[in-house]
Amino acid sequence: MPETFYVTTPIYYVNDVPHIGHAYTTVAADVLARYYRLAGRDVHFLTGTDEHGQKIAQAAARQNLQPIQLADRVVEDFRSLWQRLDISNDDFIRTTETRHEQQLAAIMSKLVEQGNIYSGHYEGWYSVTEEQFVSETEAVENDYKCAMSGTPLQRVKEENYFFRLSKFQDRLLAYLDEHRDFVKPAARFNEVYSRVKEGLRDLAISRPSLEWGIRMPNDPSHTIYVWVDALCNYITGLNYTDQQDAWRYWPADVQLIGKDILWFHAVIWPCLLMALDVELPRCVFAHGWWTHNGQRMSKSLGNFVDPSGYLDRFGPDAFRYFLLREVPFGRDGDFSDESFLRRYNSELANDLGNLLSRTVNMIERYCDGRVPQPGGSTAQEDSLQTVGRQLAGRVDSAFVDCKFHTALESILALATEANRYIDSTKPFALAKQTDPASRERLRTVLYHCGESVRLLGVFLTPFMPGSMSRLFEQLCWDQLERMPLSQSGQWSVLPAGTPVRQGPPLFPRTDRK
Ligand code: ME8
Repeated sequence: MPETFYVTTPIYYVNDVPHIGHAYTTVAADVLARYYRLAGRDVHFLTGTDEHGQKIAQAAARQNLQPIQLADRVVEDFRSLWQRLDISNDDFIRTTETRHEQQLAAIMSKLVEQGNIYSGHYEGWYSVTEEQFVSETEAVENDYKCAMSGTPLQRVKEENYFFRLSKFQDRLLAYLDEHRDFVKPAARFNEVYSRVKEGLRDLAISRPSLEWGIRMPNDPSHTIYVWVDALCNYITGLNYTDQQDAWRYWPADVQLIGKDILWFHAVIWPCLLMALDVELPRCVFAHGWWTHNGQRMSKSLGNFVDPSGYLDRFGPDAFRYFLLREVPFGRDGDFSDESFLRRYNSELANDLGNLLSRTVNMIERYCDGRVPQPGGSTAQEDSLQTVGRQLAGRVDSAFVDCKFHTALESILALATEANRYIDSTKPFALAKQTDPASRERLRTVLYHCGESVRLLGVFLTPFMPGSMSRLFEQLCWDQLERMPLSQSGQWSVLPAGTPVRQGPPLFPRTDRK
């Protein structure tokens, strides 16, 4: 049985259309899923939508819709964006689906029976935009506005059911002590650790005044707090209650989230799992936030980057590439048209696209359109081969830490090296010579170009699947799906004699803004 790999994204609120932040996490999860599929693992990739709660109810009311009508509409925007972005999720969960609702009720009943839930009273502040209870201190600090969105906090005075979060504080701390990789990057781990050390307070996990949600099984006059509802998708999506087939994917290998929802995923979620006696995920990775032209994106400024324009113009791959190349995963970054176009032209159109077209073109012209048999190597080939041979290891260790940016850097280094190799070996000059030594040298050089292009295609496939399959069409190499990465990611795999076929440029250069 192959080793499993389970990756999740947050499930997204359906109060509004998807934007770059949603695309970012989902593309990153997709790249992981595709990479580990290539590596031969039994992958499960789950994404979905978070459809209950006050925020959705209010958004629906503003549009004179029932919440489910709004959800049914917006969920299609998410699905179609994922399709356009070439996202290969294995499942898509909506919290309004019966499979989720039934299992969530069972989960809550279990917590109630265990005595981990009790009835209490909450009086304080609530942020509807973040669906979060806010402490008095934090409310005062932010002038009674939500720290994230700036919208006014709501005063809440209600009877709630509480989850005994505080009971799990010591267990969570002990767990964190032993599992430093549970939260990544390390700076986020430290943040979580010190906040847990400060103390955990029990968490209100039901809302008595809210219609739009799943009912508490012990008291149908309450709906389950939307964050508890949402977090459980990661296990209800695997049929937690029957623990058959899909349950083999648990524990998740990586749960990708944005830094703003770290507390829920690195504190509340593990404590819920501990209460349920379920193993914790191996890693919660919090990525940073994008700004747009140096400005924070917000609804009021109306400056969210909408992926559609880029997808219309460039297709999915350039956008996918840019998101993971521009900023180390985990750090904040800025999106601008200029930086997008700069990377597109210099790295995709020039370094990569030109390398492919030069290579295919020269093999067509000088070697009858077939990858030649290489002769003996020189120091020039040795240094190119060294870069090629090191690639598999470098990319693999980058993936273990979600260092997409480092992986891409190593991959692009091979393209740079191959371009330099062409410049220094001058195959176009060799082709003018007719002596046997020059002919053999030409064959060696063009084989090395072809093999570099193939290897680039292999490791770029998770990032840019569509373009790389077009690259393989030009190279007439169709073994990717048939070989494990441990084989396809090695040097000297391209068989001599393989035909090549020039195609349209992978990434046409663009000067237009
Ligand atoms: O939080 N840059 O959903 P959501 C990068 N339903 N990422 C950004 C971003 C930005 N400018 N703006 C938002 C929820 N995000 C809950 C999750 S999971 C059990 C429930 C990211 O639709 C943000 O960090 O508000 C978060 O990870 C994701 O978008 C979903 O946001």
